[in-house]
Amino acid sequence: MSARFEIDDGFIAEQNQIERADVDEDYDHLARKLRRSNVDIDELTIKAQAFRVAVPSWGVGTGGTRFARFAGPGEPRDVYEKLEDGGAIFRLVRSTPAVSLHIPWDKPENPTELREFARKRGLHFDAMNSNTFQDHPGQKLSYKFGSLTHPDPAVRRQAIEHNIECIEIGKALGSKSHTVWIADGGNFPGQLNFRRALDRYIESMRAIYKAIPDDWRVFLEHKFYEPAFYSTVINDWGTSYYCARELGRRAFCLVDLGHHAPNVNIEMIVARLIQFGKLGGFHFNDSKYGDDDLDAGSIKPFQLFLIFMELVDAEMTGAADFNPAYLLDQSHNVTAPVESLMLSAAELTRAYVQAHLVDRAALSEAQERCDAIAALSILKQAFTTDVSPILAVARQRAGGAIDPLAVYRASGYRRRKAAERPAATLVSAGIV
Ligand code: LRH
Ligand code: MN
Repeated sequence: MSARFEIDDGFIAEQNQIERADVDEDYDHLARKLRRSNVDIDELTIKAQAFRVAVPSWGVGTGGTRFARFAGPGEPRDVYEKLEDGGAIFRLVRSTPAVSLHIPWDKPENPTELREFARKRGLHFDAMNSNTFQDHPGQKLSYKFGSLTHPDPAVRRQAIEHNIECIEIGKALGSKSHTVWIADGGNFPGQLNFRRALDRYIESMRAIYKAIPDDWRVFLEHKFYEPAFYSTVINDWGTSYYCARELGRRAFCLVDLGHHAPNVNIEMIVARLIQFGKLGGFHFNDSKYGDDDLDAGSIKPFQLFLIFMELVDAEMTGAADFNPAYLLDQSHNVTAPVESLMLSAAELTRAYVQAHLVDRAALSEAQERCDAIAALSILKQAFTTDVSPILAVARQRAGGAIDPLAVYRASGYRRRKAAERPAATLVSAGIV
């Protein structure tokens, strides 16, 4: 098998030379500005270097909608090629060392070999994801009318077995968590008994929870609609929270930003789940209307900042059971997936660093004296501070690219992959 092309560190360092003088000048300028408010820029850069977000295996290939999917050149055709692209992203931005797999889309024939393939590229495996929202080849019973909450106990059993299989694969890959999102719900009034369906969900999840190793966590992912268009069993954070509490101390709630009705105050949901000690993690993305799975920070960057305000507050105040898993969950229909994932990882790091810029003592004082405009101005001060030099220097100090997009395009990575990966003939619609 011919060698697989990789972007090498030497090329990245060479390209960084082009940008170095400008970024150092900008960094020094920002350093002086921040010093005026007693902020040490290098402390922030160290925080930026430490920020981590996982990449979804299902996000490195071109996504689609129910109408169409327009595959790009050099699409990854299997989990190995998805990891290759994950490796390229990590090499350039240095904040994405973990990849989250989706089963059966990424079911490995040889987990040990896959784990070694990942390790060679600086990667490890984040949360596993089960899939009982599609029927898979060789599957006996259909999930058309549900999975963990299906009226037929045999279908529920099949779905439970699938989740347990995901956990077994995850154990072989070194993963430490499992995410359960189910599409279960109804399209018409009367189709489901709401209370019976939820009871069945909890009963099924108890069986899955038993299979979770002691040092693992299970994440419950809520979603207000789609593919069910009238009722969804795990539709909101309240239902998810109730179920996580019912299951036990290793069950937590996962917040996918696109899984909320327009204008829902997601940062407040985050604050609640932090306060209740049940915030397990995130699927970061952005949306204008529904579960659009657009690039994080591309539509509502201020909301993303406000969410990180709550996360950094929890970090700084030592909130109990606070160890959220960060993952990007996006569908790249019109952009190059690697480019979108790199820039989205950078946007999360930006929001994280800006949230550290907030003068929390002054904010708290303004809140206590009911000075709304002062409080908002303190947030806007941080949100409007351009921390790009910090993000660039953090990447460069970690061996990554000052300008990941420019280096990725200059490397010819996609063109080389197009040569290595003759296009798969079948182009399916939808995100898979
Ligand atoms: C459901 C979801 C879930 C994944 C799927 C790919 O909308 O967000 O997290 O399993 O997308
Ligand atoms: Mn998701």
